[in-house]
Amino acid sequence: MDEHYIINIDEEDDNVSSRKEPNTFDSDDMDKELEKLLVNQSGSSDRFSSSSVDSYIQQVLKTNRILAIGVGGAGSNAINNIVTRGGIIGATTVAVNTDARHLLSTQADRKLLLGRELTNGTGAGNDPNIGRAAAEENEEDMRELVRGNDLVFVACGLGKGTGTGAAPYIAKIAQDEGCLVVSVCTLPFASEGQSKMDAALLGLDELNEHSNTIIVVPNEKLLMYAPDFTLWDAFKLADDVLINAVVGLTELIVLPARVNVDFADTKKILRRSGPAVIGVGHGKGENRAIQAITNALSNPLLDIDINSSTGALVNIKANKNISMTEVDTITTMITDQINPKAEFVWGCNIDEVIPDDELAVTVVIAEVKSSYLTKIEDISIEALWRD
Ligand SMILES: Nc1nc2c(ncn2[C@@H]2O[C@H](COP(=O)(O)OP(=O)(O)OP(=O)(O)O)[C@@H](O)[C@H]2O)c(=O)[nH]1
Ligand SMILES: [Mg+2]
Repeated sequence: MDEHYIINIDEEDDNVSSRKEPNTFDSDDMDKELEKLLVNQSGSSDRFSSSSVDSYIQQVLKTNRILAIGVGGAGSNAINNIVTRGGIIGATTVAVNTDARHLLSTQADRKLLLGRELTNGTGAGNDPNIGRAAAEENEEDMRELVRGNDLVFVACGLGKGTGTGAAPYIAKIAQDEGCLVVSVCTLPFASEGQSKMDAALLGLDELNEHSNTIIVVPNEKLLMYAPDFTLWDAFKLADDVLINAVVGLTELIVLPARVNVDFADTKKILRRSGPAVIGVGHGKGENRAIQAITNALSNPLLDIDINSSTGALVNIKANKNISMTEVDTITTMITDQINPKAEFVWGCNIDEVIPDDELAVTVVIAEVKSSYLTKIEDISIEALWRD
């Protein structure tokens, strides 16, 4: 793989408060960048030389900025898990919380204590109104943090104060700033009580309103899937959904590909509002293609029906021995299941690091049907937790 295509956002001196990055989609900013670049290039011997063009492409790619923000305790734990597993190439991790102690123990590239005046770092005490007011207190900081990013992930656990109150407000700020927003949230366990579920559903409705795409992981499903797991392991399973979504999508955008899915393709699919599903699957051996796509499409934690989907995107990662038949197997398995008129985009990364007999796919299916995101008044708790 060509190293120089990988976007490294971890620059040491990249100070949030002083950062002013051009917005990829703002043509004025881009024109200024291009002018600057061309002036620089014209001073050199040949502005069409490979090295000049490569450095120009690097500049353009660097402007695809991706932020993964964890809000509240659960959101920050998920970000922490991403960071302790080595982070994500091409995305900056952020943790925001009203709970100072928890924030201190969280690892993220960037952090923000929300609502210091209001709560003095003591958390939102289960009250979404406090969570929201805390986010309002730091609205300008949040704006500065998200500004200039193209894609913002907002991750939280719904049901208590900070995630439920602040995450929708942060998603709204990110959309106001022109970012594409993908939210990933959990719904509480039944044992946490009806009032937490009520609060979570109100938060979900609001979060959905301010997200281009939303992925819902009901914690109760973790119990059905893994009844003997410790609470910690069950939470980790839910966190895996978030991690796969963030890592899978980021890779789609930033890694170089033989058949390229670029950010414009991804944006086209994700811009559709409503629930989406993101699956990641691996396959090994003779039937690696079928195995990988089957795994990607079957996540027991996501309660969805993909027949109605109006857009799907799949990225295949394999060694260069991948055959046309394998590509066809993967793409057909998706197109057979979604709406025949759906927009479908596929791409392929040739990755020499992947062993000869293995293959991986990431699939994004937009506008699926989810029992959590019909009209909230119509949802009963039984309907939410059915198999
Ligand atoms: N998947 C997952 N879910 C979690 C985790 N921690 C908590 N939850 C769930 O997320 C919900 C919200 O919990 P927190 O994120 O701790 O709450 P908060 O947003 O920090 O709110 P306050 O503490 O009231 O400020 C809980 O009701 C649980 O259902 C976690 O580590 N992983
Ligand atoms: Mg908390």
